[in-house]
Amino acid sequence: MNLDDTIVAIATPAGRGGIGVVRLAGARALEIAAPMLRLKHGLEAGRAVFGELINPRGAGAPAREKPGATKTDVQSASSLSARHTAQGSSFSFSGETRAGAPAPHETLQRIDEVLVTYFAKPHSYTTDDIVEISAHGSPVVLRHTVELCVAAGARLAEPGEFTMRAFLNGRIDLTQAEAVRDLIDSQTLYQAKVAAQQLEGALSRRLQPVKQKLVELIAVLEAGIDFAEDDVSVMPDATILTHIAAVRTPLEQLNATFAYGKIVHEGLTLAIVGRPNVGKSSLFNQLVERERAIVTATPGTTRDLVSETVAIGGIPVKLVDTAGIRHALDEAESIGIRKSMEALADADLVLVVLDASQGETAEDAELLRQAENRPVIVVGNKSDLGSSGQWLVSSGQKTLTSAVTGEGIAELRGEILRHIGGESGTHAESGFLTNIRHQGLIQDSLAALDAAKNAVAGKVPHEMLLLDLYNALRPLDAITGATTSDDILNLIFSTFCIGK
Ligand SMILES: Nc1nc2c(ncn2[C@@H]2O[C@H](COP(=O)(O)OP(=O)(O)OP(=O)(O)O)[C@@H](O)[C@H]2O)c(=O)[nH]1
Ligand SMILES: [Mg+2]
Repeated sequence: MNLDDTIVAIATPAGRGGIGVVRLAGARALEIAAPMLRLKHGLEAGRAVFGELINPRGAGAPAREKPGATKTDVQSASSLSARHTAQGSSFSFSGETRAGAPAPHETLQRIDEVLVTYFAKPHSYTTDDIVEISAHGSPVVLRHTVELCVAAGARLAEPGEFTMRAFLNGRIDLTQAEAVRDLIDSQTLYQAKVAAQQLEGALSRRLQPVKQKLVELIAVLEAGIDFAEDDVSVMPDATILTHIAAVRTPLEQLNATFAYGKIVHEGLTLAIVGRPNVGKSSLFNQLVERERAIVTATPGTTRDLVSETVAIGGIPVKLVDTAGIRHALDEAESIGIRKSMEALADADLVLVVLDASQGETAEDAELLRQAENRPVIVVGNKSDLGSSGQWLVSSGQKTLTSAVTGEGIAELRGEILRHIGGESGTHAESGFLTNIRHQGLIQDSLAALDAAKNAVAGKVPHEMLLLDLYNALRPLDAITGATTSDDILNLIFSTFCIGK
């Protein structure tokens, strides 16, 4: 992938919309955009300018010029004038408004009215010059604009290439690049907020001091080896172990945030199971807040799995309604029940529904046994019909609901949220692990630190110990961006004053 190319893409989603944006980034962005724009004012960094998108001469549209025609107001790229202002450079490629009505072929040249924003290098998303053309959201116009850019020398951007440039040009680190993707993919506002924190650098900020400590330890040990004859005192083993622990502990804590972070990122699946007719589908409908699943008074109504995703406490929860579990009366029901059992096995959280008015039956007890080792919420539904009180005995949980009156539904949501860990999530704003790639790397780093601890215990030469420490550093680099050996050298020389 060439970083010097000027790249172009439609930045807004496919399809028709009020506005569509074409983004052009690279050293030639201004020069490529100039011939297709006729603007009211000159472009100035960070300002949106109104104007027209036109077919440049010789590109596509009929340029039926009569010999001796007056100069057209489409300026060529070569006449693009740049003037330098106190704020920075400002470019102008608007033709001055001409008196009189435009000739017919000139109106034909106009494609759309546009708003053009120029972001001057290096204060742009990718750090290149960027020109964003906001046209009306017509796929035809947008595609044509891209084609004009390509004809003028731009290259079609690869997926994610703008963000990749931002990373390669050092404007954002890897966690931030990943956060851009997460932000775009988020399904709930809470997910978006978490991604925005990471985009702002929360995870990197949390990792940075840890990495710094590790780099310092490496620097001391390297100095001890490199400058052995210069009386750089060798660090005692106990001190080395303290330093390793100071790196290990925060990494361990960060690692522990993944259990919740994974749920925030991916959401979870909740299966609603129970005997026929206890009101599973009715509860499901209450939770999704619409009549999604069929409800009838006949036991065995639901046959297939019905699923729907809702946000609970900002976490996407995929609710799965299942067939009531009993001895099946026909083949379709028996397949449905098998699917119910699979859904129970696959779910992150199981909602076992009992009929509170009937008390717990032998089938309920059997089902509860099956769900025993799973995170489970037991609900006594039909509380409006009166509760026998018996059903609570073996479950130890007391969520009573009525899918008919709506009683207890809010409490049930609260119970689900508690299981998700939603409460703990509210204060986990200082950057937590949501990404499985990051978690894998943190674990690699922890394993290498353990090896380093063993190396110290085994009185292994520091050259060998350093290998473990570098193995611990590398995965952290892979999360945020590289520590070059220059960084380590700088630390050696700056903090140890070995002025040779
Ligand atoms: N009084 C009362 N009736 C309810 C309640 N919840 C559900 N019902 C009724 O119980 C019957 C069965 O409800 P469903 O939601 O279809 O039960 P289900 O568990 O999905 O049944 P299957 O799909 O057959 O397994 C319907 O007539 C509902 O109106 C409740 O809380 N109170
Ligand atoms: Mg049902």
